[in-house]
Amino acid sequence: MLASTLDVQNMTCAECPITVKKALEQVPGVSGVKIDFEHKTATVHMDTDKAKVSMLTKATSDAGFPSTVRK
Ligand SMILES: [Cu+2]
Repeated sequence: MLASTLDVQNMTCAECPITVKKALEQVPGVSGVKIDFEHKTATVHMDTDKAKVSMLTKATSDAGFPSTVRK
């Protein structure tokens, strides 16, 4: 299990975190998503046997919210 934090772009209103959360939860292997709207981040708990970080960034980008992994 890995917790990975993404910096998420384009979250401008209260609805946006809901969309981002749903997009991330659809990635296989993701077991938990916590969005921090104030800091524009998403913390994702994932099973690294199934989910890759690249799949997370793709999922948010496909939903209209490009993201990058916070190092
Ligand atoms: Cu919005």
